[in-house]
Amino acid sequence: MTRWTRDRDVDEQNVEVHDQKHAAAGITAVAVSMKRSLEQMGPVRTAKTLLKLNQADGFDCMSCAWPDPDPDHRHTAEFCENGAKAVAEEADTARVTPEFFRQHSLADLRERSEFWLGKQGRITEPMVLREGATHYEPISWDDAFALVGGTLNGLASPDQAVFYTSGRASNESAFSYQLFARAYGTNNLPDCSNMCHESTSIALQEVIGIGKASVSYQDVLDAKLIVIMGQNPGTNHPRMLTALEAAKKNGAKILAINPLKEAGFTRFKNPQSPRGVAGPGTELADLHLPVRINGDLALMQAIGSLLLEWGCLDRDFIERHTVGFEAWATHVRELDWTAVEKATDLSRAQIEEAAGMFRDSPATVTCWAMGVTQHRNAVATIKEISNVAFLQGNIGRPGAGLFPVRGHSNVQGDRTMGIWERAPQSFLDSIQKEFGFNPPREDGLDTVNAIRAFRDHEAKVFVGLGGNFVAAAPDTHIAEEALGNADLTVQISTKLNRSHMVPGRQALILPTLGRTEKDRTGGRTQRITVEDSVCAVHASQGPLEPASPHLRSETDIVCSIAEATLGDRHGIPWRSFRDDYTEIRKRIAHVVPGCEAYDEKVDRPGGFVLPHPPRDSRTFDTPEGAAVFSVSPLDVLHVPEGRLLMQTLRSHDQFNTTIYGLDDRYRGVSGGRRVVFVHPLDIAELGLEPDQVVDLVSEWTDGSERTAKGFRIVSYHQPRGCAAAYYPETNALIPLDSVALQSNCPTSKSVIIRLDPNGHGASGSTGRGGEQGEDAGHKSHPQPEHLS
Ligand SMILES: Nc1nc2c(c(=O)[nH]1)N[C@H]1C(S)=C(S)[C@@H](COP(=O)(O)OP(=O)(O)OC[C@H]3O[C@@H](n4cnc5c(=O)[nH]c(N)nc54)[C@H](O)[C@@H]3O)O[C@H]1N2
Ligand SMILES: Nc1nc2c(c(=O)[nH]1)N[C@H]1C(S)=C(S)[C@@H](COP(=O)(O)OP(=O)(O)OC[C@H]3O[C@@H](n4cnc5c(=O)[nH]c(N)nc54)[C@H](O)[C@@H]3O)O[C@H]1N2
Ligand SMILES: [Mo]
Repeated sequence: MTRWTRDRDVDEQNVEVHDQKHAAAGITAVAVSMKRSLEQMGPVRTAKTLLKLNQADGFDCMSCAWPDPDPDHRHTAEFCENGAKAVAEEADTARVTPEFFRQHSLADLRERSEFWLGKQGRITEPMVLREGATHYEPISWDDAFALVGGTLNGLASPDQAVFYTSGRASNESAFSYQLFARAYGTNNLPDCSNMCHESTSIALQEVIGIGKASVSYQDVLDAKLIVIMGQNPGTNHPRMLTALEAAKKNGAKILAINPLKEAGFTRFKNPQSPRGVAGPGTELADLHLPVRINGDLALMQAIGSLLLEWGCLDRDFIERHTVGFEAWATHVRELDWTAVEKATDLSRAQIEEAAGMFRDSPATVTCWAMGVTQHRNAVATIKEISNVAFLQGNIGRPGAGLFPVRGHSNVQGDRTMGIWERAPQSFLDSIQKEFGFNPPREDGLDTVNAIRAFRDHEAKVFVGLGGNFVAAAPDTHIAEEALGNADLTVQISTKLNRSHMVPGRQALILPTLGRTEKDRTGGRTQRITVEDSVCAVHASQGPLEPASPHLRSETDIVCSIAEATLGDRHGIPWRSFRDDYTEIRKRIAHVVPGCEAYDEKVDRPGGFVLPHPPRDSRTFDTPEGAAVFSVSPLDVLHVPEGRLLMQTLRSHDQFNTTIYGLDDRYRGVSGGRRVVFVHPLDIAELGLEPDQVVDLVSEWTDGSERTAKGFRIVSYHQPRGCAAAYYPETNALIPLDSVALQSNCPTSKSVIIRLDPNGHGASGSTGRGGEQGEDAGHKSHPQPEHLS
C-alpha cells in the first residue's frame, strides 16, 4: 500500500494568530451557531432541530455526555454553540451519492483531508469496494448483509472478527450489537472508551466498586468547591458553564487545574442571561493552577498530604467506609516536595492555596476528563483523586463526589449495555440465563490490541458501529496499514471519514440514520434511549425526515447483520428486535442491573437514574466491601534536553475527528489546524521563532521516530517545557505501545517531541522501527523516574 502524506491539508491552511480570548460563550457563540446552522441546514431544519434539542420530548444532543437539568428547569434553548454545530453537521443538506463515488476514485479520496471528507455531506446508499476495484460502487442492503454474514461464517475462529463501537450508538443498537458478537462467539468489543475514560473505569472500579460518576446534576449545583482537572468545558462541555455559573451563585468556589488557561475558566458570558449577553459575564475560576503536563498525580498526593497534616479528615467516614488509610498516610507523610515541584512546575505556596480550598469546603465535587486519563500514570492519578475525596468523606452525600465527565453522548450507556471487551462474568451469566447460550468468557481485544491483531494478520474482519477508527487511534500509519490487512472492513456511518479510505481487501460503507432523524423501522415510529455522565437514562426521538430514503437505523443494520450471520442459531428473535425496539428494551430489563421495567421508566419525563451504590448509600462493591485508599509511587516525567512534553487536544471547531471548521476562536487561531503551541521562552531557547514552520518529531524507546510535517509555532503561555497541538493530525506521533498502565489507553496527553526546523519539506512522512536511522543520543521516552 502506498503511504500517503497529508500535505494537501497543509495547502488548505492559511493560519492566522490572534490574541487569546478570555471569555467563553457570549453573543459570538450564538452568532456562530446560528450562522453554521443556517448554512448547513437552512432555516426550517434549524428551527425544527434546535428547539427539540435536549428537551424531554425531543432528542438527545449527540455532542457530549453533559447531563440535562430537571425537565422543569430547562431553557427553550437548552443547547450550546458546539451542540448546534454537531446538529448542523449531521442535519447537513449536502449528499454523498453513488454519483459522487463514480466521480471520485479511492486513490483520489485517500488524498483528501478529514475536513474535506466531512464537508461532502451525508452518505445516501450502501456502497461496496470490491477486491482490486478503484471505486466504491452501490450494493443492495441484502447483498451487503450477505457479504458480512458469509465472510464472518468463513473465518477460522470468531476471535478473528473485531466489533468496534463509537459512543454515539444508542442503548438499543449497542445491546443488540454486543449480543450478536457474543452469540457469534467473541468478546472482541473494543470501543472509543478504550482511548477515552478507560483509565477512569479501571481506577474507580477498583477503589469504589463502580466505574461511573458518583454525582447527580443537583450535586454540582450544591457543591461548595468544584475542581476541574484536565478538562476544557468551554469547548467540550459548554453547557457545564451554565451549571458552574449557577453553583457559583450558590456560593461555590472553582479550582481549575490545567496547563492552559482555557477561556471557560476566566469568564463566562451566559447567552441566556442579560448580563451574559451585554455585561461582563461571570468570573468562573477562583484559582487556576497551571500544572505541568502529567503532574496531577504528584499534585493530588501533595494536596492529600497537606490535608492530612492539617487534620482535615472525616474520621467517621474513613473508619466506617474505607480501608488502607494508614498505609496511604504513611506513604504521603514522607512526601518529597522537591519531586512534587518538579513534577507539577508549581510552588509549594500555590499548592497550599489549592489545598486550602479543599480544607475550607464542606462539599467538593472533583471533575476530570482527558487531561487526566490519557497518561501512562492515569489510573494511579485517578486513584489519588479518589484518596483526596475519601479523606474528607466527599462521596455519597449532597454536593460532593467524583465526576469523570464523559465524552461521547452515549459512551457510558454503551458500556452499561455490555460494549466491553472485558465485561464482568455476572453480565455474561445474565446473557446466558436470558438467551440460553454460553457466551465466551475470556477477555476480548481492546482498541490497541485490536490494531496489533490486524497488524499481525491475526484479525480478519473489522466492523465499526460509528466512529473513525484509524483516525482516532494512535500511530496513524500503523493503524492504517493494520486495517488494510483485513479481509473485510465494514463501517456503519453517517458521513465519510478517513476510515472509509483505508479499506481491507473488500470494504462496505453502510449509511445510517442519525439522532436528528425520524426512525420508522418496521413501519412504526421508534425511539431510542441513552445514558448521560450522571447515569440518567432517557428516550430520544429525532424530528427530521431522513437524509435519504435508503438509510437504515443502526439497530436495523446490526440485527440484519446478526440474522444474515446467525440465522436461527440460539433462537434470538432478531427480526422482532428490529421491528420493535420495545422487544430489545424488554431484554435489557432482564439482563442489565438497574434496568427493571426499563420501557416504563424511560417514559417518565427526564427518564430515570441508574443505581450507583456509593452515591446512593455509601456502599462499596469492592472485594474489601469498602472504599479503598491506594498507594502510588510519586513519579516525575523526565523530558530530555531540547525536547518538549506535548499534549494533543481539541480545537473549538471539531468533534473528535470530525472537523467543523479551521478556527479555534478562544485560543486565537484561525484558518488552519497545523499549529503547535509553545511557551515564548522555550521558542527562544530552542533557537526558533514564533510563526516558523517546523516538523514535529516524536522519539520512542525502541529508537523509532515519527514525524508530523509542517506545523506553525504559536507562542502560547503554559508551563515551561510543555506544548500542545491538535488531534487527530498529531496521532501519527503517538506510538501504539505508549499506553497507560492497566487501562491500555493511548498516552495522547504526554508525547515527547522535538521541533525540527530543517525537516519541513524533506521527503518521508513517517519512520517506524528505526526505519529512518537511530540516533542514540536522542533516545527518549515518557518513562517516569520513580522517586519513592
Ligand atoms: N465540541 C466538542 N465537544 C466534545 C468533543 C469534541 O471533540 N468537540 N469530544 C467529546 C469527547 S469524546 C470527549 S472525551 C470530551 C473531551 O473533553 P476534554 O477532556 O476537555 O478534551 P481535550 O481537548 O482533550 O482537553 C483536555 C484538557 O486537558 C488539559 N490537559 C492536558 N494535559 C493535562 C495534564 O497533564 N493535566 C491537566 N490537569 N490538564 C491537562 C488540556 O489543556 C485541555 O484543557 O469532550 C467531548 N465533547
Ligand atoms: N491524539 C488523540 N487521540 C484521541 C483523543 C485525543 O484526545 N488525542 N481522544 C480519544 C477519544 S476521547 C475518543 S472518544 C476517540 C473518538 O473516536 P471515535 O468515536 O471513533 O471517533 P469520532 O471522530 O467521534 O467518529 C466520527 C465518525 O462517526 C460517524 N458518525 C457520526 N454520527 C454517527 C451516528 O449517529 N451513527 C453512526 N453509526 N456513525 C456516526 C461519522 O461517520 C464520523 O465520521 O478518539 C480518541 N483519540
Ligand atoms: Mo472521548
